[in-house]
Amino acid sequence: MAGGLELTEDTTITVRGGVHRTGAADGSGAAELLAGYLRPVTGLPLAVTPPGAAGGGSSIVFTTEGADTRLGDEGYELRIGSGGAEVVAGGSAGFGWAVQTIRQILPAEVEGDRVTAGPWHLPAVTIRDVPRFPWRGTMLDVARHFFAPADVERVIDLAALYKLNRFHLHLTDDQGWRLEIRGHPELTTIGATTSVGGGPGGYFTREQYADVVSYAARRGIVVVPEIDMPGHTEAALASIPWLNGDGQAPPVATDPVVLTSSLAVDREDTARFVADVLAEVAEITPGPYIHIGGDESLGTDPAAYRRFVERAAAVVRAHGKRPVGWDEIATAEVGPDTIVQHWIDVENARSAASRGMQIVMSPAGRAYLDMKYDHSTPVGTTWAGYVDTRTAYGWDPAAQVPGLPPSVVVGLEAPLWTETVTTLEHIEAMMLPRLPAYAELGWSRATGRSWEGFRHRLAHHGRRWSAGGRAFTSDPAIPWG
Ligand code: TNX
Repeated sequence: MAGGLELTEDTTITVRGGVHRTGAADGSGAAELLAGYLRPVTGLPLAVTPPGAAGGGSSIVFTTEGADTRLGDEGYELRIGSGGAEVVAGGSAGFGWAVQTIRQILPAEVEGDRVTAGPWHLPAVTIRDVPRFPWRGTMLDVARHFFAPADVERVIDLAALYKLNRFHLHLTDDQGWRLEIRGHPELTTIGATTSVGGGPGGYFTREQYADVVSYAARRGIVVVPEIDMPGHTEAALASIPWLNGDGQAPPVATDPVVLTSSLAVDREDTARFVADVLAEVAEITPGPYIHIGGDESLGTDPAAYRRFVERAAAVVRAHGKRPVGWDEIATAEVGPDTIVQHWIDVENARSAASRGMQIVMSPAGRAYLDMKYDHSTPVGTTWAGYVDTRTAYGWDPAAQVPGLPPSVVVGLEAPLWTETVTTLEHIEAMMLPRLPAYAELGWSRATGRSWEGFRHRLAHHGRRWSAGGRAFTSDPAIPWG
């Protein structure tokens, strides 16, 4: 191939420039991330060196020098020629996304986990890349079925490959409470013992959760933990009898659908419980968001529901975090700094926008990863319709809810609910190939992209997923090569 850069025994990775004016860090995290991706498959030393260190080989340079303000926190420039590669960015997020681009333009074998002969050729390119939306996310429901940290990290790394920057963990629901809370050990000794269908449960210790959070952070991804309240709480109600209005603990739910569970919302000991739990979650969550759920609280009196979510949002705020909730929380005065996640009700989205709240778009009929692609999809549901790759790609987050000022839409998120999803293979088959569709809607302007272009570009990724040992659904609309 003409031009471009060959990775060899002598190639080094160099970090130049200090902490940028934005306060964001230099490229050293990204340099280590890149080396960590490449060393196991190339077998090359790829030393991360300070500028000017000895060595005659070509170099991949990460530098803040020359970064212009329009790159923002997440933008980057990447120039690759036969003499070397240079990444220019204003901070660690931009450097990290450049690493993912480098990963995507290397041969597919880069996704493997053992040494491959190469050649490891980086094509000559000049790229200037800045995302459209600041919130580009996916969600994994670890409550309906539990997934161990290693599986969750595989999913996070997949999200990173497509430059998603938010990973929402749905940690609690009727069928399981999946995060250790020191002040209330029953939540996991009882609430984490099972799952949908009555099989085994599981939960993250605080340490495991912290490790997952830092694994994500190294890839530029903020974990958004969700404690779903006051509905979707049967596992908590089973664990702590006094959270129930009648003081009687039900069993942990194992049916997929529970529509009436509710914390006893107006009681002071319930408020103290919520404050304890949110304090612990805030303590182990470095990211700026805590999601308080708030969806489908059909067993809660509406006025009491509003008082409850207002109070929960205030507790989140008191810990210096921004509250996030499903669109129903817009029926309450949760405060203009709250982020509302639209999934079903356009009136809730409009109401939130009219009171200055920002909105993340997760419309079920477009963005729900638990919807089947078509009748042949082995797992998943259909209540919001089939979502094939074309449907997943064919909408604009800013225009999804007619009448919303586009500026209130901060981005999109694709949730994977796991009532029917029980293995990592299922997760990957539901996410691939749709996840890159959502990633492109989040990153690229609406003008200049098209389904025709997308499906042909996407086709090349099948080999990468296979090389990485990942499952995917071969949607017939994609011309897999
Ligand atoms: C609705 S979406 C729910 C979830 C289910 C999902 C299944 C939302 C906020 N609530 O509890 O898992 O549908 O698709």
